[in-house]
Amino acid sequence: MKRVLNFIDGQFRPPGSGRYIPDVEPATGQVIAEIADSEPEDVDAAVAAASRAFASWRKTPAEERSRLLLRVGGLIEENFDELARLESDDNGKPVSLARRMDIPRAILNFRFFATAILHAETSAHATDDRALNYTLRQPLGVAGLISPWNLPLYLLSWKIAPAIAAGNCCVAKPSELTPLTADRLAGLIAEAGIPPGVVNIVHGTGASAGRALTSHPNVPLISFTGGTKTGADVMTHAGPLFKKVSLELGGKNPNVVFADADLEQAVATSIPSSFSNQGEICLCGSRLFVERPIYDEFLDRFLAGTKKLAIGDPREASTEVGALVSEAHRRKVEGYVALAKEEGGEILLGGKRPADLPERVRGGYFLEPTVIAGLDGGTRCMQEEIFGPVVTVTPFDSPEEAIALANSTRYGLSASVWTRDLQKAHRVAAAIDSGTVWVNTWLLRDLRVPFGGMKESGVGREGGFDSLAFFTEAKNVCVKL
Ligand code: TXE
Repeated sequence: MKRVLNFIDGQFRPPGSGRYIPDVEPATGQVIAEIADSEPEDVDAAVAAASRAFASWRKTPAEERSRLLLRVGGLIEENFDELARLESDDNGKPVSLARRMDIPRAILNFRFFATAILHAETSAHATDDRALNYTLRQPLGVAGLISPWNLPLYLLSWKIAPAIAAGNCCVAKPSELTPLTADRLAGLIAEAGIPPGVVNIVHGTGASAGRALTSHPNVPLISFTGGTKTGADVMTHAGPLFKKVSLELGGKNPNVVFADADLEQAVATSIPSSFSNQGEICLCGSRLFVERPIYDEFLDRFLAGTKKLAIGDPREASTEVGALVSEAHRRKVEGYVALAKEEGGEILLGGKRPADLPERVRGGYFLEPTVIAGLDGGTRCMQEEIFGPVVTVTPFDSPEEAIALANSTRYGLSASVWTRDLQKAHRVAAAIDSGTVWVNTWLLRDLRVPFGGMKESGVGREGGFDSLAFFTEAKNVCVKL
């Protein structure tokens, strides 16, 4: 049985408690590994190693930090097949998705920030002939990085790369549900020659290892991606210690299709934006709003395309919908499908566990892609993040109504707007309360742009120079002339 140990000070180490948590393969329900069930002592050791390494890492020239990060990116690429398979086995996602999205993006994250630090500029301000001001951007020390189970390596690398590129050291706490690619990354980081202690990875539960990190006095910064409720707990522990915190939380993202949209494009993209990664992407468009004149036509095409999605063994290249990450999560999502019926919704498609699954995955946590109509905007199913292969579909009659519907939840992460009328697109995009608005596309990502959510979808922005700004402190130096 594979044992996932902590990676502290360049060494793989067992948890002080000697206790381990089972790691279950979502597609089969079988235990495939056991991971360190770390406690505060393990986090203390990791923070101490990071603090020791910081003294020299902060002085390492940007050129050298860049070379090392590029080496990590190269090693991820050299181990592409193994990492894609590990990610798929651990999360339940189709291996084709891990190969198309997760692993390429992890490579890109390291490469992007490796080069960004070579081009980052800081400002200077001359105060008439009296003074010269210049801004220093300096690393903070030990960054606490907490990542979720839906895009494990993609989101872990999105935090580690800018944190260490900016000169910090880090202690990362991946989700206990999907530790395997983080474990493999630790080995690649050592192989790349990143000095011991710069990157430390501690495995375990949120309540134990996670909280130990968010409340650690020598961790001045926390970057967290996960659920909104947990985000509040992170703030509760980080607040009294005045930590710098970035939260990327849940979403309930509107996908607004106007009658003048390119219908074929809107349907072709709305199927993956609804069900990719089993709907377990915070950016998925889980609330479809379709202008009434094309509502029936859109729905016919959307349902026909969704019906064709291949649900099956995530290891098969042809599989498009894999297993949900855990039995508990599938129960949570099924609970919402049942609730939808109570709230007056009509299940147009799916809602059940698929029957004829291949032998190997009969015990997996699968759920059919599900489309629900007829729900009122105020229902729980239209308000709460379900985070599964479940979307609602609702007609609207005007741009003003679409905007009001889009903005009618406590979330504000992302949105998609489909229309050929670009004046309307600009107007609607400006009016929707979310951190990202895609027009006639979805999940098209330029890593230089600010990324994050409003309202209960998060605090702060990462991405591009926003990440480098988050992972540094700005200092004004004012020199009298
Ligand atoms: O997130 P959690 P989970 C949403 C989605 C999902 C819900 C819960 O709705 O159903 O969050 O998912 C660690 N202090 N998203 O359980 O619990 C935990 O160990 C410190 C959206 O994955 O928030 C894991 O490493 N850390 C999200 C990480 O936090 C704590 C993607 C996330 O776990 C902790 C995933 C605590 N008190 C889920 N409790 C997105 N925005 O992409 C847990 N953790």
